[in-house]
Amino acid sequence: MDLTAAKIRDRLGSRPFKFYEQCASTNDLALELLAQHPLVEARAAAELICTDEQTKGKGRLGRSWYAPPGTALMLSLILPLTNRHELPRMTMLGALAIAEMAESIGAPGVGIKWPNDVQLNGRKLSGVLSEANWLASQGSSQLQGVVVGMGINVRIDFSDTPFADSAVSLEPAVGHSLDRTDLLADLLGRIDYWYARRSSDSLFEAWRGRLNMLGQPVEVRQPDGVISGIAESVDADGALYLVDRAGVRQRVIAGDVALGGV
Ligand code: BT5
Repeated sequence: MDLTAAKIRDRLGSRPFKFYEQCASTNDLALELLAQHPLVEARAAAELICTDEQTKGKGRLGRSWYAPPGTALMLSLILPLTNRHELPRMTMLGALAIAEMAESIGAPGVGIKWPNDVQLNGRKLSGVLSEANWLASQGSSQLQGVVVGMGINVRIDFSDTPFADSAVSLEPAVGHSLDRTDLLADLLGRIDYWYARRSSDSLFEAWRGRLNMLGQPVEVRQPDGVISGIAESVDADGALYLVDRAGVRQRVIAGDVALGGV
C-alpha cells in the first residue's frame, strides 16, 4: 500500500495530518474541524486531512467525485485566511500546485481548465474544491479559514465508467508506477510555496500561464444559463472575461467551461 498513516508520518515529519482509510468526504471533515477550532490564525501550518477512499466525495454544485479505494490522492487542507479577497487565490494555488507536480514527473500536456480542473491533453486529471466557513461576529461575517480539497487520479481505470473519454490518471500518462505518499509530499511543498505568495502577481501569472482555453471559443454553463464567447482573459481575482458574438465583454466568476459555442 503506497498511502498509509505510517508512510505519511515518515515523509512529513512533524507536520500535522489526519489519515483515514475511509471517510465520507475529506472536505466535510476539514469543514467540521474548522468550525470546532476557528482560531486558524494561530495555526503554524496548513492542516491536512487525507484519505484512501471517500464514500461521499464531493465535486462542485452538489456533484460527486469518483475514486475507488487505492487509486487516487484525495486530500483537504485547512488554510488560515482572514482576507476574503484571497479566497479565489486558494483554488488558483491548488490547481497550480497540482499542475506543477504533474509536470515535474513528466506528465504530458498539462494545463489548467478554468477555474478548477487540471487536465492532461484536455482530459481531467484533478479537480479542486475550495469551501469557506464564515464566522458571524459583530454583525459582519468574518472569514475563519478555507478548506481546499483536491482529488488527483493516480491509477483509476476509467474504461467502464462515464468518464472513459473525459478523465485520465497519472500512472498511464507517465508510463510507470507512482507512490502516492511521494506525490503528496511533493504537492504539499508546492502548496506551501504558493500559499506564502498567495497575494503575489507571481501566483496569478503562473496560474494564468497554464490556462488552456484563452483565445478559444467557449461555453460557460452557470446555474442560470449558458454564456458563450471567446475566452479573452482572466483577472487577478480569478474571474474569466468572455467576449460574446456582439462584441460585449462579460466577466464570469464561476461556472463550467466547455470548448465550443460563439
Ligand atoms: C471538482 O468538481 O472537480 C472538484 C473535485 C474535488 C474532489 C476532492 S477529493 C478530496 C476533497 N473531498 C471532497 O469531498 N472533494 C474534494 P467539479 O468541477 O464539479 O467536477 C465534478 C465532475 O467531474 C463530476 O460531476 C464528474 O462528471 C467528473 N468526475 C468525477 N470524478 C472524476 C474523476 N475522478 N476524474 C475526472 N472527472 C471526474
